[in-house]
Amino acid sequence: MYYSIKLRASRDGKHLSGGERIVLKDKIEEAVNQLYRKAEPKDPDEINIKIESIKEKPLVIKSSLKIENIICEDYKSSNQIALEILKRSTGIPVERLKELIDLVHTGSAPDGSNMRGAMIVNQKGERIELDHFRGIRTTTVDFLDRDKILKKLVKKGYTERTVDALCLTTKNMLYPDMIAEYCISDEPDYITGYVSTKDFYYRITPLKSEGNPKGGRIYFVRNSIDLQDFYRFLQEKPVLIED
Ligand code: PML
Repeated sequence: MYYSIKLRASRDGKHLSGGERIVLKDKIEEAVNQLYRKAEPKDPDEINIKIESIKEKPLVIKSSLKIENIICEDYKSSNQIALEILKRSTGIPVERLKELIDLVHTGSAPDGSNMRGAMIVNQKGERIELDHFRGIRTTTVDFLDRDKILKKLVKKGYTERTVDALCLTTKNMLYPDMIAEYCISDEPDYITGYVSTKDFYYRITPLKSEGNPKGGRIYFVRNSIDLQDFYRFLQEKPVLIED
C-alpha cells in the first residue's frame, strides 16, 4: 500500500515551504526526512506533517511531459512567447490572456496577495475557481522513483522545483478538459516559470521580473468542464509517474 506524506512549513502563519511524496511504507521515514530537510533552512516556526494511507489504486503513467527549454532576453519577451502558446491552445484573445497573466504577476487573490492555489479559467476567459483566495491545489502525485528523476534533471541543469512542477502539471494534463497551464513562482528570486500543454512543459527563463514576490498558476480548461469532478481528480486521485 502507498502512503501520502505532506509537509507544510510556515512562519507567523505565512506559508514558507511545502511538499508531498507518495511512497511505500518502508520509505516513509526517508521521505519525511527529505521533506523536513527542505523546509528547515527556511526557519519555520510551525511544521505540519500528515501521513495517510492511500486507499484508491494509483494511476501509474509512463512519462511526464517533454521539457522544451526557452531562454529569452527579458521577461517581457518571454511572456510574449507564453501568450502565443496560450492563444494557440486555448483560443482566448490575447488581451484577456494578458490581463490574467498580469494578475498572477501582481497578486491574483481579491486583496492583491498570492492565491494559495491556482486560478481556473475557461475558454471564454472567465475565472471559475470556487474560491478566489484558495484556488485549486494539485496533490496526491509523485514520481515512482523521485530520486532518479531528480538526479537526471539536475544533471541537465534543472532544479528540484522543476521536478515538483513537472510532476504536478503532468497530473493536471491527464484531465481531459484541462488545456494548458501558466506558472511563475512566488519565490522572489526564482524567475524561471513555465507554460504547459498536453504534450510539452515549456520551461521559460525569465518569466517574471527579479525580486517580485508575486506568483501563482492559471489552469486553462474547456467550457464543458465538470468543476466538482476536476477538483476531486486534482486533489484526490493518486497518480504515480514512471519517468
Ligand atoms: C522550472 O524550474 O522548471 C520552473 C519551476 C516553477 C516552480 C514554481 C514554484 O515553485 O512555485
